[in-house]
Amino acid sequence: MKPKTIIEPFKIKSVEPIKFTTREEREKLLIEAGYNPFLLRGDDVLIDLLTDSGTSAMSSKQWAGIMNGDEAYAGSKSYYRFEEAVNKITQMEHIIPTHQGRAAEKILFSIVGGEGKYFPNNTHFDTTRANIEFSGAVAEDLLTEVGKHPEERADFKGNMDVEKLEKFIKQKGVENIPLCMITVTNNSGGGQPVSMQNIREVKKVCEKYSIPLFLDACRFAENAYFIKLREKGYENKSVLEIAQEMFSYADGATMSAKKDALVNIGGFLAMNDDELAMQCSNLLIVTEGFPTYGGLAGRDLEAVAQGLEEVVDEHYLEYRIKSVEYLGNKIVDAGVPIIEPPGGHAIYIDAKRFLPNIAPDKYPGQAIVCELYLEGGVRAVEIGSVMFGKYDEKGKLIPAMMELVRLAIPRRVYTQSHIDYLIEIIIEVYKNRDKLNGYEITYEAPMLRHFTAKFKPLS
Ligand code: P71
Repeated sequence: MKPKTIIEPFKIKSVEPIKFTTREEREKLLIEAGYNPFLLRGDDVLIDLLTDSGTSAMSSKQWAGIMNGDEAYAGSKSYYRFEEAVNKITQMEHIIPTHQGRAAEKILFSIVGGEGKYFPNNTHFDTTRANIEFSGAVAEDLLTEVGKHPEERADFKGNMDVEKLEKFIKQKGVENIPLCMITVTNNSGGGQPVSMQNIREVKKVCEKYSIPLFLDACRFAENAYFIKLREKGYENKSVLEIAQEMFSYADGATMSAKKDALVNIGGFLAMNDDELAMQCSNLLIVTEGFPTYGGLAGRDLEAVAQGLEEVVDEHYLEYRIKSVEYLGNKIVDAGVPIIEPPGGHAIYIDAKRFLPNIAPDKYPGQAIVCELYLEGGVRAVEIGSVMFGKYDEKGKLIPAMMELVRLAIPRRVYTQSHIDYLIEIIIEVYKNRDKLNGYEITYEAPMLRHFTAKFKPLS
């Protein structure tokens, strides 16, 4: 018999206490933070779901790797271990370490970007978009239609619309599209996976026009596991084989190792093109460091290498994907509206349906985020009009497309009982939703306002 209970596939060797606070204390702390959980001290948070990036718990073998790190400036042994581990998965010619994902993006788009250039993606993550736009180029999202409907269930809502891609290439001109990207899983669209068939079809179009295909690979293992679960023909393949096939269609990749390499810092750029790799390495030397450490310490490279071996373990991925799904399904059963189906690294609450009486200009997502903290010391992030809202010439808010609250689950950090606690808190907030009020912004920075904005509750 296969037991129904999925257990954490690890024992705990080192623990970090979490701090309990009372509701009265949290009310005071939230006022001091201007009702913006970004401005809380991490220590005042009981369950921190701000991000799954850089928040993983490392294994004993990763910590052992930290002690084994070779800090030679050039040609460090740890670099070669790192290169081998990345190569095993990506099978790419050139592996360039960077200190995190956006550093890889910055280098890549400084070289291939610029005025008049266009970069299609299923959905660009914020930092990718920012690096493309900073270079003067245009970032275009070509997500499949079903991916834009939170309440619709489909297996691969992260897919790119292949027809739109071909149209886009014809419209903008092949010579103006230095590369095409696919983000696996699609973070901005709810952590939804991309199918192998879609990657293959995108590759076919790219090949027809000789456009290189790059993967934004930070959650490649979660994507590969979804393919194993959901796509015909992959049920008996290993996650490593599936990942290798995903990368086999790509000419290059950027990766933030802070996600699926299970580390607290790190990233890389990988590619097959010799000339482009040479240019990237040269820029790396100016901005990050020598090509055998790229802004990291030797010990960090060891931890990435070990993490990449551990992340394709199917017991780990089963626990990972099932615990996010468990959280999603339990709150859906209680009526809480989320992006369906649950994603790989996070649950996205649909604040528009959760609080239909609070208009986007009164920030319903922020209301939920604040109440989650007050009710249970849980920190989540608004991904809606606080993050993406813009103003028209008259100063009126142009709301974001969706009003979401992201609950991102750090890897290997929380157990089933933490998740059960979380479910209880979310359902309690949902039951009391009629008592929630909207918010107004009392301070905002001219750019990326969500990080530092201050709010006032409306009564
Ligand atoms: C996430 C993050 C981390 C983050 C970044 C910026 C603002 C808030 C939080 C980072 C990603 C990502 C994808 C698909 C590239 C990066 C950048 N995500 N691509 O979701 O999800 O990586 O942070 O290592 O520079 O919380 P980097």
